[in-house]
Amino acid sequence: MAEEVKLLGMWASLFSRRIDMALRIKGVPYEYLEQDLTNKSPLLLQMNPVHKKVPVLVHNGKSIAESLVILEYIDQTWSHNPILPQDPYERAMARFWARFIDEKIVPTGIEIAIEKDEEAREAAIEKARELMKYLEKELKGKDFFGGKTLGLVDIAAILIPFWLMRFDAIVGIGVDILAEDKFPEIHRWVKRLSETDVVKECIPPKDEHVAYLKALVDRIKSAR
Ligand SMILES: N[C@@H](CCC(=O)N[C@@H](CS)C(=O)NCC(=O)O)C(=O)O
Repeated sequence: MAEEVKLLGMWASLFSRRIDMALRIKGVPYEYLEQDLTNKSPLLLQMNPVHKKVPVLVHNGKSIAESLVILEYIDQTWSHNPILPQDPYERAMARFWARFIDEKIVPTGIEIAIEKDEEAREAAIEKARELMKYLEKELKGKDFFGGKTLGLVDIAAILIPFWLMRFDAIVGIGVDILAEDKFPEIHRWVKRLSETDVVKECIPPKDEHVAYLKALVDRIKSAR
């Protein structure tokens, strides 16, 4: 029986793009179902009743939510072209850094984007820089976080170049979080990542993406 793989996503959501990337790395054919997050579909609410967010992967009728959980599911279900290391310690470390991105960097990035108080925002920018130092160290001597090829951490970390480093344009007040001279390894990694086919195929076009995120940030700020 043919496998049925569907991805519920939204074009500007980098969490959704993580899943596109993993499915393409594996060469798994899938149907992409674009979601309107301002008017959530009955299908999204049915497939992700707890969080009501994208991405959701539906595999042969069964749904899986939360991008890091989905990435692990994909890696176990289609084991060729692995995105997680085989060694148990390396695997644990990959999970550790992927969670570090979601649990530390993402909330700090949101704080920078929506904080209205200048001092509090400066403090959040400084916090982001401190957090990024850990990743700078992690990349030393490596092509990718995953070694020679893209892995779980690289896929999770697409939020750094295609969100955090775009804050200058998104927040609109000159927020240069990651200067190249301070984070040379990260800049080297961003360049390599941006030249990788699967990334080029999946990342939303810059101008439309920045405009979308800017409008979202403005909406959130004016509602606060
Ligand atoms: N932790 C979730 C985050 C997903 C997420 O925040 N999705 C956003 C789009 S980028 C969403 O669906 N937002 C809709 C909402 O919050 O109502 C994951 O890793 O999948």
